[in-house]
Amino acid sequence: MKLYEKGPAPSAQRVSLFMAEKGIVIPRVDVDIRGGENITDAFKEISVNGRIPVLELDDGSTLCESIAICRYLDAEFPTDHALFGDCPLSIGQVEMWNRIAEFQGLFSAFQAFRNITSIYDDRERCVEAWGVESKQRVIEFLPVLEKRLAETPYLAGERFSVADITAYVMCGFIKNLGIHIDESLPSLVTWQQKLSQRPAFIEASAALG
Ligand SMILES: N[C@@H](CCC(=O)N[C@@H](CS)C(=O)NCC(=O)O)C(=O)O
Repeated sequence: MKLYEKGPAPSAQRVSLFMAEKGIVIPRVDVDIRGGENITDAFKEISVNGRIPVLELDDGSTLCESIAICRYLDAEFPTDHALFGDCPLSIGQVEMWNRIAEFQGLFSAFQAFRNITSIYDDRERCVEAWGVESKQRVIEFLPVLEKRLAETPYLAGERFSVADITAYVMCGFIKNLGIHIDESLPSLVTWQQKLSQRPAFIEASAALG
């Protein structure tokens, strides 16, 4: 099994943090996404969405989409650490908050970054106005996280979950858009600091150098 990735890229970080939390160690292959290695025909053979991360299994089958990879790893390496929830209600809550963090937060942040910077204009049409609107959506989403984290220690409730990983990666990535989480969002600041002190987060961040 090996993971094709680009360490600092947010989608790769989601998988890295998940693996660090679960104590999973597998070989990794660095993919030059800025240079377009992921849009070659060879890479598209292994990645249906043409992006990283991609998990390649020993039988040659592959999985892309970070949450699909995390779900596979969760099933393949079962531990007591249930990052997708451990009872019907918590499974639903984790799924709900992960989707909210991904669709309303991380996806908008990606759209903002890609369309404002035109970083991938060798492979997609970039619309600056859509980037500006997407950035505004991220800004307007942060109070949703703040409200939730004022009520519960973690996004999905009492326990840390994959939804926290998604939201944490988003909160780090939006610095690239000039959005900084400050004392106007006190619960978010506290939660971010708490997560950054988790051994797995320290380990994953040290691996990035
Ligand atoms: N929904 C996908 C998003 C994957 C994605 O956007 N990966 C980015 C890096 S964060 C990428 O490969 N970018 C290169 C490109 O778009 O060509 C996932 O969660 O894995």
